[in-house]
Amino acid sequence: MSQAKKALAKTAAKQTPTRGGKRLRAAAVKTYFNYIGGEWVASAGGDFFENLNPADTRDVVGRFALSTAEDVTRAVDAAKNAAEKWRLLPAPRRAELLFRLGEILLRYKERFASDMTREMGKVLKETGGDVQEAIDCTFYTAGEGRRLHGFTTPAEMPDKFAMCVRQPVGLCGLITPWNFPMAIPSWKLIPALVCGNTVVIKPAEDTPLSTYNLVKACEEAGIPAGVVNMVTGYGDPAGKTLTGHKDVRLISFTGSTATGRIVASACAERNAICSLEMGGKNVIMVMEDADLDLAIEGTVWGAFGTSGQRCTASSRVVVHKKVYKKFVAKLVERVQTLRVGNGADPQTDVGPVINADAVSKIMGYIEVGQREDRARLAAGGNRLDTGAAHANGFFIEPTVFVDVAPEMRIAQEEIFGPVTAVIPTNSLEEAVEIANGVRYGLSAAIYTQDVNRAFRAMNDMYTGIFYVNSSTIGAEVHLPFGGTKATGNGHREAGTQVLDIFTEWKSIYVDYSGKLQRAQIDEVNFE
Ligand code: UN1
Repeated sequence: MSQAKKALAKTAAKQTPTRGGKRLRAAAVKTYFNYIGGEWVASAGGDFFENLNPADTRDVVGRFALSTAEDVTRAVDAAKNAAEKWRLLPAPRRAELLFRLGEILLRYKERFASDMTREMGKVLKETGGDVQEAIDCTFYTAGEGRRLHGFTTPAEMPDKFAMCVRQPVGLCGLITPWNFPMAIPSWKLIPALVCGNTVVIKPAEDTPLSTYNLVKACEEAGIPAGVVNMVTGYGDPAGKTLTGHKDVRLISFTGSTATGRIVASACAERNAICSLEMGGKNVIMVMEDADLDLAIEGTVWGAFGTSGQRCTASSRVVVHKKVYKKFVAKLVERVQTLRVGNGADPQTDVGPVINADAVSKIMGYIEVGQREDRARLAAGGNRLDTGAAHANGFFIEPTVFVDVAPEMRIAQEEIFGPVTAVIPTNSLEEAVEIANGVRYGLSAAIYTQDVNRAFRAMNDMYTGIFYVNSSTIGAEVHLPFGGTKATGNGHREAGTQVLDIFTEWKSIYVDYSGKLQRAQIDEVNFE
């Protein structure tokens, strides 16, 4: 949890929390424990932290175990104890449990979505999508239980057989973010399990309830004790202990580029496998022949969905000068109709941002954008913190900067909030150059009716994901997800490609000639 959210939590704890004007008794706040070796247990120190609703911080979503290094070590031990039995359970049997998990998630979808809106802020339609993504991932990836394909290949010597099989990597530590608090944990958890690994998961401190719901569902599905373990708490000490633990073979991390670098260094120290999914500065290119209304809808959805807090968010829009004026006018008009408020209210388009730190960071970028005279603030720009709907939450107006120069900070750095930068361009070639001219390479999109332009951009954009006539967000679970450059470290989640994270290849040679055959040395002739 951020320092600011912690401070707020303390204040909230001192005052009796209220919701809807009614006083809540402290007893009404539910307490949640760690899940270690199939038991729900308090942290070693017996401490808790509070999970607050970002739309109304007077609402305490729950008290969660504040894990220490000792808790993490216990969880790792539990995962270690379960590892051998789980590895040896045939993959189709492991998958049966996961299919059962998918059914349970489906059954509780509505409740899980509403819990998620309460702890994370995004609107109910989007949290429903988040839970659905976990369901899709579960059913799709569980199918791997009857595939997990390896291959056979000819050997260079006679009477010799060669094949390659996947083996689980072992014990996996999963460190997950708050913006997709059930979908992203599922991207890691489900493939780890179907491949035969046991796990310890450490969810973001801002949104532990959604991971609790996922792990509770694993318990209900009958996944054996010790196979899935959860510790809640902060990066330091919980995430740090997990990352540095000698028995953890792999760390899969999604979060900021700065933290990812720390995780990668810690893994490098002990030769652990490390898969990273980090920042983005994604772009929509709007060509002169684009369907402008469609491009506007895609921009609004991509830039302000999840309040811009997606690593795939459309935080830059590069627009051809021939349609630039019209695009900007329409975009600003549309953005001004967006309603900012509590995500639980069906009238809301844009929910709060996650916490007070996020408010400071995003407002800081808005200031930076305004200070530089190369760009103009065309919509939004303010924090909303007055009136009953906004006074107790972390709300920021959807914000559009126009006439932005590509090298400006607001066009280069990840803001992770409801802010987008519109940049004019003279041609597709220039648009692609601008689009590629950032340190990240996650997602990009082009709006055009011209197939040649679409293919040119598809070919020339150096990103992990590309869309034609669709926004930069909305990846589906059966295609690989990830990015180039500072976005990642070469791995892909989702699709079948995720199996390359959670398994290691074993090349097997069977020599049935009954004699010593030396590869690369002995000659093999026709006679
Ligand atoms: C993220 O941006 O942090 O592609 C994950 C999407 C979602 C996942 C986003 N399916 O927008």
